[in-house]
Amino acid sequence: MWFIATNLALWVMLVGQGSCQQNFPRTTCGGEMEGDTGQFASPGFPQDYRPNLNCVWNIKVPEGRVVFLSFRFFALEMNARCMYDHVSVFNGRGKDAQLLGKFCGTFRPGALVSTSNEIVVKMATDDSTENRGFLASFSSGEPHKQSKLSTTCNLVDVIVANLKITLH
Ligand SMILES: [Ca+2]
Repeated sequence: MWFIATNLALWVMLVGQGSCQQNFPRTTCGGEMEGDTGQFASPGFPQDYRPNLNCVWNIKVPEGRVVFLSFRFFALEMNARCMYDHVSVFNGRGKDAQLLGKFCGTFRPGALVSTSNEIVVKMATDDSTENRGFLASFSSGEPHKQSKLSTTCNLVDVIVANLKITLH
């Protein structure tokens, strides 16, 4: 009973944070998620995840948009190199997709942004020591924020180029 009450308290705390217009998050081991917004959690959340998991969530927002992913709650077995339990986020699908981050422990990762309309989240756990897992939400955004960034990069390129000229 104490256990249920604790979980309920945690859940109420999570739902009470910010504008939570979404439905109860999906808590299956991975899956396909498509839409403008959505949320998902580790299997069994807010109860502890299970050992030996290998879950993959494929997230897709409308064509021409980018994915904003944020973790609202994060608690995995801690290890300095995240060797045991970890969550990895990839910039799109496929074997060559860029790794945006690999996370474990209880330090909540910052928001992650893709460069296309797809992002992939993988969770792997080993055979011992579990924790509560994670709750994540995603939304779609305008890719022009990326081009704004590249404008800054171009400006940096110009500055660097000028510096090189000055050096000569
Ligand atoms: Ca573990």
